[in-house]
Amino acid sequence: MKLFWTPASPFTRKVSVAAKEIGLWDKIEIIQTKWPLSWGYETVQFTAGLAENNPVARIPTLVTDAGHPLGCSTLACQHLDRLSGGRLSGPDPDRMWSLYAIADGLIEAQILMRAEHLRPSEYRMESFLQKQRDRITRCFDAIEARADELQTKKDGNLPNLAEITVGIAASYQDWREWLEDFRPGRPSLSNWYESFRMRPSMQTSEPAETPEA
Ligand SMILES: N[C@@H](CCC(=O)N[C@@H](CS)C(=O)NCC(=O)O)C(=O)O
Repeated sequence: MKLFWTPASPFTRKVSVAAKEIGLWDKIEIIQTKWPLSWGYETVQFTAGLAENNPVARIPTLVTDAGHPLGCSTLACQHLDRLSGGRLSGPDPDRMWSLYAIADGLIEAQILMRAEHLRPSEYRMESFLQKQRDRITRCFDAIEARADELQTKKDGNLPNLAEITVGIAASYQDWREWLEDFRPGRPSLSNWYESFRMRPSMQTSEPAETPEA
């Protein structure tokens, strides 16, 4: 497998954490992508091979051993889940995917905000940013209400893809200074996250800025 990757991308981190959890990280050839900061509002020079494999030209793009490029984190995670014999989706997949979708939509809002912050400030739209903040608030509130589904802590069982995605969303919220602390009013999520973030798969995939060239 080959993965077009950067440590700044929470979508890409889902694939990294899932692969580390099932012991397949070493089987993936990592292709570090470079992104000029103007990626948020214009077509940029893509890392060699990215657009050729995935004309959408986004990361993650996971190229399977059979040569199929999966240009979406959910599809890449489903591929890893199949390789793991379904261990990443767990015993109640519909319930898991329903929580996953909330955390995934939350990450999408975070990345829309990131792109908006990269635009020249005179083009930045406060109402658009607020719309994403409102979505993020609703999603974290919904996750808090379902915190009994966050079972996996710093060691023990394999986490499912919903737990992985919630953990990454929380971590991204901490990383970007223009995102608010998700903890106030959400004690169950906060307690779970303090333990989950200590997993080796999370500790060895901490976000870092993407090279621009
Ligand atoms: N729904 C996609 C979203 C992927 C995505 O938006 N990736 C961002 C990085 S976090 C990207 O490649 N952005 C570049 C662009 O939009 O030009 C997924 O789950 O993989």
